[in-house]
Amino acid sequence: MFADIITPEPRSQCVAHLWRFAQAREWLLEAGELITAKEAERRVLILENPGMRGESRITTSLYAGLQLVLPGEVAPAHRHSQSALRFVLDGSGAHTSVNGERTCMEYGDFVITPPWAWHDHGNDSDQPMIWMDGLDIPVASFFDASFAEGFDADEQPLSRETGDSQARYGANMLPVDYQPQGLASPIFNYPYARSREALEKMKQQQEWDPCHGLKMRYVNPVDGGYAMPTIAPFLQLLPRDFKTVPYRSTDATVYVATEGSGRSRIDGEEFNWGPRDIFVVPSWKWVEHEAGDEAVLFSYSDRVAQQKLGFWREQRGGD
Ligand code: 1HN
Repeated sequence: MFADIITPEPRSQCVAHLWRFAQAREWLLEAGELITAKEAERRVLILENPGMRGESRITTSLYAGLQLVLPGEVAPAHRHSQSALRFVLDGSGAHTSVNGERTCMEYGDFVITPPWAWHDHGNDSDQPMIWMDGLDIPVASFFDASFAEGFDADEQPLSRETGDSQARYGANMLPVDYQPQGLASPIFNYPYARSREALEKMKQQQEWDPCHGLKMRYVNPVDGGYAMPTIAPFLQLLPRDFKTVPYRSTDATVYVATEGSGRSRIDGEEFNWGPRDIFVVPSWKWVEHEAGDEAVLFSYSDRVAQQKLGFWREQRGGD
């Protein structure tokens, strides 16, 4: 029947859900005793949406996982068509190398692996490091456009100084004759310290969006668009006791509580969150957030892809 294939509004298998970081961390550390990062290629616990068992997706279009790299380990170099983001949740000082440049990672850093970029991870620190991986795997599968290959060494050779891309593209300037190399931002680490400082300064203005508090998107400095071609990343601040007005949009969104605590009512169900907890809001379900302590939320969705393709919609205010 027509209404089954062209529904009057979104009908998703994706359901609202919350994953407690502390529990996931325990399981990850246990996995760390069973298999090395190299044996696993990537040692990750997939955050699978309970409405889509066995499909390795957190939303219909996006993948999420938690990756552990132990001190001394290397996750070997490879590349694939899928874009990846990392959002650092635990540990300090492990690194990732992307296209010949290494970056060190700290709590809350948002790191990009563009499509088809060589990448490997390593941990020279003395603590386990855990980050969230966000990838557009279901998008690549939908288009039957997945390619992948391994590198012939564990680590790719480094050809640029650490910090080179930050200086070159992340200082409100661009090289005078710069030609974009692809669709992703040429900056590949957006350090939390800088993003957080921006929110801290802006909050003094006391200008709050009723649905979002203070919400910023991570941009590609070359064109002002989103930092990634298929995944839209955001960072937002909710002041203490702030309660957002109901909001819904067609981009199912993965949230990570970065600081503070609060609760979110999603499609009528309440979820309490604290630092590092991860939760997902499905497409077109009403959401309201309420901060307890001042809270910072990182989030990502497929909004950038939906906007380019003409699908994206939002509704504010619960009416
Ligand atoms: C991948 O390449 C990474 O590079 C993490 O760290 C998770 C999940 C599925 C396929 C490739 C990474 C992944 C992945």
